[in-house]
Amino acid sequence: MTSRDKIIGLFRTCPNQYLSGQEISRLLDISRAAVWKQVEVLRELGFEIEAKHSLGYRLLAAPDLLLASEIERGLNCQLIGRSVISFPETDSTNVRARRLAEEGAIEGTVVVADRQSAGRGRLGRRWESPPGVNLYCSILLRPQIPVQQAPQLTFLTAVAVAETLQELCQFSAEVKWPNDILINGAKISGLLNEMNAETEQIHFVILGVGVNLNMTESQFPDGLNYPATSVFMETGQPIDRLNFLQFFLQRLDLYYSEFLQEGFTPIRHRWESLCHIMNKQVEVDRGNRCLRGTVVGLEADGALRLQQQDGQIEKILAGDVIPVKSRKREKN
Ligand code: BT5
Repeated sequence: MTSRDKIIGLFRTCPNQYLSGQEISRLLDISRAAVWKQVEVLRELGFEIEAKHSLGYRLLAAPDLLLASEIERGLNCQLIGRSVISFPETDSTNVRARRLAEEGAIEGTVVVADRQSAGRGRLGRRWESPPGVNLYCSILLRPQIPVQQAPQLTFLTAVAVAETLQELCQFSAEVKWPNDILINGAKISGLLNEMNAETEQIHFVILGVGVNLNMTESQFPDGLNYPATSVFMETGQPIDRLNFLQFFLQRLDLYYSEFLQEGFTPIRHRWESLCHIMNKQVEVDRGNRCLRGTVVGLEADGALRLQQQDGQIEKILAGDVIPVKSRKREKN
């Protein structure tokens, strides 16, 4: 934790109170000049800090920033968030988390950035990551599960994001196979889970989560493959990013410990109940041939189960899934 984070921590533990420069310098074991410098940095970041000659400093208002100390405070998790690292800007939180994992970071480490200069989607695609509005985070896990079960964690993450959107914003969130969360048919969140493993052993998994929270329409580039949205665009109201992140991490923590104890079945049921194409007729474009059938659930390896007219179940590992009724093309 940086001195800056610690100063915010002190303000938070003494709300509405003045803290003298001398007191802060003593508690943090830094010079008074360093305290003053950090207060100036905090002001530049948008913190309103009053300074009174005889009394010291007092926090009046804090900006909507995702700082590690703010995230950790009040986070009620067993495992996730045991270590939180935040950056004003980074290339990609997944890349950062991967580097930290390789250096031995503990399971549950959360990496958050206010902006990503090279936010990543799947297959080399880009994830738009403007500053100050959204959530970009990556969570490091070290599950002792068979390698082929790792995709289950994508569905677990999707359920945690969708339920957070439902509970905090009263949305009817929809999970879209394999890695999207939609509101009213538009993409509000994308997941990029990456794994480092040998044949039989997972070293670590990075759960990459992007959620559009306060992004406005003009911040989306032209030419997205399909409609996109944000909480703000749906409700007209800004949402508190810190509160959203903490709620999400707590839900993820709960489901991850349940998953380790009880396996995939409870998550699979939740995911299926959030999937709007369950029991619906779809077409799957597999490049060389088109399959038609009814979506009947998920396989343990994350494949979509498609029941064909003759009753046979086909496992869909990749492909465009198009609901037959609307015949609207959706990407996966
Ligand atoms: C995804 O890929 O949906 C995975 C996105 C994961 C982003 C998180 S943010 C934190 C962590 N760090 C990272 O670097 N990544 C993860 P995919 O299914 O391939 O979708 C990418 C496509 O979504 C792009 O090609 C665009 O068409 C569209 N897109 C890009 N930015 C978007 C946004 N902010 N909202 C909605 N759609 C977007």
